[in-house]
Amino acid sequence: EMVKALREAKKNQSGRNIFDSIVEKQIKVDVLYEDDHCMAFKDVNPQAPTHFLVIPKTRIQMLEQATDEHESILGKLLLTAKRLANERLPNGYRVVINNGPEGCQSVYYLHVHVIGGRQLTWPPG
Ligand code: DGP
Repeated sequence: EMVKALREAKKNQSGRNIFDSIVEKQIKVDVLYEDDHCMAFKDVNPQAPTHFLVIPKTRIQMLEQATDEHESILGKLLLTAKRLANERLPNGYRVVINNGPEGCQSVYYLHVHVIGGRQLTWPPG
């Protein structure tokens, strides 16, 4: 059972998932921004008045899997997050990347959370 569970977890981390379908427009989301390299859309389960995600158009499973070849896309993700946040959240915001089980990552397709619109607290849970 343990081996089966681990195999299942690995499969979930490496296979296609919901964000591939979002990039391919097979699932509808509220798109805030899109270009050749990345896409930003509202989180379906918002943790604050404003909560959106920025993802690359080609899948990287998680930050942990990023390498030097992803340097440019990682830069674009953060700059896009900043630009969209700057337009919507003049009083500040938080940018988060959850990585792996203890980082609370649930979708294994790299994404940057942008959260704001209320006073956030620190440390996060
Ligand atoms: P994380 O825990 O960092 O892996 O967060 C994944 C986020 O993705 C979570 O906040 C909910 C969001 N999410 C999952 N599925 C969908 C979906 O189908 N549409 C949208 N808009 N967001 C989704």
